[in-house]
Amino acid sequence: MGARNFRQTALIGATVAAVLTAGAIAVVCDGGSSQASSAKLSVADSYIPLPAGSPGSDSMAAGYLTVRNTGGTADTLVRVSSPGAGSVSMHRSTDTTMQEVDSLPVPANGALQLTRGGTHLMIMGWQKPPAVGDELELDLTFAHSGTIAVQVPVKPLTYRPGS
Ligand SMILES: [Cu+2]
Repeated sequence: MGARNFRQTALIGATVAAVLTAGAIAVVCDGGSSQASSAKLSVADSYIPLPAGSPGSDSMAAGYLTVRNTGGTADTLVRVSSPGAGSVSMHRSTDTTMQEVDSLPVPANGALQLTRGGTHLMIMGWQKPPAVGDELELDLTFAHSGTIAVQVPVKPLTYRPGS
């Protein structure tokens, strides 16, 4: 009788272990599917280096920032606007010039980085001349995640993020 009870207990234990394993596999599969994990975006390291010279409302200024995506689905930046500027466009730098682009990809589990010498925003038509210490609201609209508004500080021309 002692031996029989032991075998039953062992069988039940094996069944429980099998169910737990199946559950664990299901969770892993969910994490990898595009439906279960949508894009999760946040914006960091945003700044606008103040254009050289005596800036006026007609100044053209570049804007830099990083869009992080901790979700398992890619997203796309499709539009940038600002209540404080007439136009904000997305530019990609090439060796010799820069090109306006309609959209910029935000990879899954990755980041879209707008940095000096690379992809950047071009801000024109300031409502008031920009000055160091000001903040400009940028409204970033994504294909799937809606619009994220960020207050972007105006920095000296030589500013680097983290300095
Ligand atoms: Cu540009």
